[in-house]
Amino acid sequence: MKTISTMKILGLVAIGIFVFSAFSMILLNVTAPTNYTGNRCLNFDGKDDYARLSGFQETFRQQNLTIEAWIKPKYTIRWGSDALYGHATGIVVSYQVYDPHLYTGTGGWWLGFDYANGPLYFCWRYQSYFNWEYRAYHSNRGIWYNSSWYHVAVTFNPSLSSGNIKFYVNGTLDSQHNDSNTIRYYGNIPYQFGGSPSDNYGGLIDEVRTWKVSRKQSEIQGTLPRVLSSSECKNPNLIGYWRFDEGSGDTSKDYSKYLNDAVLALSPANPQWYSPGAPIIQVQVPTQIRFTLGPNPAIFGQSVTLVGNLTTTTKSPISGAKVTVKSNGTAVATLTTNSTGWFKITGTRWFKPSTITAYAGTFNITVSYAGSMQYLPSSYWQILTVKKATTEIYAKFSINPVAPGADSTLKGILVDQFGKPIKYAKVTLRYSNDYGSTWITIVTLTTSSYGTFSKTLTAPSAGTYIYRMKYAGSLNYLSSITDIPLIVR
Ligand SMILES: [Ca+2]
Ligand SMILES: [Ca+2]
Repeated sequence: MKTISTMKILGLVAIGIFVFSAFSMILLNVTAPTNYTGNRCLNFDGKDDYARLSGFQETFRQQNLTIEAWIKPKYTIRWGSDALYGHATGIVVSYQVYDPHLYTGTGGWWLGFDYANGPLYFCWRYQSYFNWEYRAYHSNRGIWYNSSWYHVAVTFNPSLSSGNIKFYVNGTLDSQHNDSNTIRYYGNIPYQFGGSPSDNYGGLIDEVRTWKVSRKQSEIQGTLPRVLSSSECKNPNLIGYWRFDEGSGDTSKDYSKYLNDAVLALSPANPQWYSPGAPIIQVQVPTQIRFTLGPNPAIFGQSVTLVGNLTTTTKSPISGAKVTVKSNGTAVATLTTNSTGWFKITGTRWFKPSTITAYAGTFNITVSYAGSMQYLPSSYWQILTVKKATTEIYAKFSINPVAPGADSTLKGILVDQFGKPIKYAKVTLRYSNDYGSTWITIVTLTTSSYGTFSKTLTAPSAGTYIYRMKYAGSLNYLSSITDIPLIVR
């Protein structure tokens, strides 16, 4: 019995170690320095700095909320840190209006730190006899080192039977509280970052998200180590999302569909841009390129069209993106995708890199997209085969039959299979008086810029002669031979 019991204990210890290891790995992933390029945040001085949305947004008048932010305090927050900050509280995000002299003029909620005691706290004005009264709940965690970033989240839902308020730190449930008092909203309420005109938070703030739903822990954990994707930004429950990545200027984009950009306060109350931001990664959506080549195989001289599109792997088009066309490893074109993600190039010559001599041959056509902050790179390739064009010589004598000793002019033209003249090509002229058993070379002619050639000959003695014109071909053209008879009598 003793042995079994010991084994049980050992087993539990082993499970404990496994759970602890898995948990450490999650934490490691959260805090790993995986900052994406261009990630910035705002640095609040803790004295008077703040930013706010311009105007007053009804969107935030919700009873069901999740507020998330990454924070890194200026001084370590713990019991007694109010002495360092010079005041008792530091509000990170708020949607409240407070006037202690106007009892009915207060409403909203705020999320901040209790500098005097250390915890994070969430407060809201509720319907009470004295309307300035508020409900306040604190996190269990009471120390926040100024050397660390923390992801903090609070969910609020007064309609639940219990657990109306939940605090999460780095995705772990810190504490939960029961309070079904709803939030009182009154008057024109500003949405603010950093507190104002008092209770200013000191330190870095990044990646603030406000949702009009109480997010589940798994949802908070899932999106905590990264920015939201473009499709996640379209979620109507996401009512505000600020990345603070601008790095200059006095506004910061709201990535939610509500487009309430944050406006930095004027100097000296302006927070400073700071780099790097919270230790999170960029979400890049996987992309795919597909294209067709036609005709393929093509014949030299034919127009070849490459047409394709760039989309996400879930087929959403990516417009205004640059794609590079390479042929046998050499860039031959840069195309921009249109509003539906399509790109196209057409013509007889675009596929031949300058490093290659012939148009006929095989070409490895690759279209690649380098990717962006939002999208992962992708590429696609196909082999284009271009065959040599066939050729034809058309010719005739000006006088045929011709009298012995009289002149007759041989006039001809060299064309490709599409009837297009081939200029500056060599055409060798021979004749035979024994029906092709032996040939005697007369001259090698060069076609004109119109593909034509001519030669005036003095007719030999009576008989039938075969005149042969031969084009030897080239890198792009096949050879051809044309024979025509000349009757001399
Ligand atoms: Ca950021
Ligand atoms: Ca200041």
